[in-house]
Amino acid sequence: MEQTLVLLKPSCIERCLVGQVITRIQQRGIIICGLKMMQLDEKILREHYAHLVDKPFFPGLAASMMASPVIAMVLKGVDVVEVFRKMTGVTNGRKAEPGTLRGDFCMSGQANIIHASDSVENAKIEINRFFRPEEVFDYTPANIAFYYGDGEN
Ligand code: FUP
Repeated sequence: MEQTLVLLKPSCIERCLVGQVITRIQQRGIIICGLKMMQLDEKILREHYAHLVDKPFFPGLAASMMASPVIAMVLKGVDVVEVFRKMTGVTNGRKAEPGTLRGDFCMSGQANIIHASDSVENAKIEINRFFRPEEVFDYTPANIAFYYGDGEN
């Protein structure tokens, strides 16, 4: 099954939305197979946001991502990268559809509570960036037959 990398940003931690976001992940039937709290630094953020390093908002973005620890997660499911990006909603919370995490829980384009990998290729790179192999528990829930129909997974 596919895996994706998720970060619950300082805006999620500080606003005490962690439980609600994790509930939505589990309600959907997405499997959590790695989870830890970590303090990000400039080095990892320059890698993670390499496509944004030259933007004028990068220093503010980096500061916002270091304002508190984050919670990093590896999520697993069939087509989970695409499914979870849809659940996340567009970057700017004010434009994100109601029903998405950003559309339901934030009003900002920067303090937008969550990061989710945008492609299968980037998910692999990002999981390796934030997790050591032994920190990812690629288990199958005992009741997997109730998550997916025959042949679906
Ligand atoms: P996303 O994949 O939706 O997280 O969006 P991007 O990779 O384009 O942007 C990563 C982060 O940069 C956003 F979550 C917030 C920040 N950002 C800004 O602060 N201002 C902008 O104009 C665009 C992005």
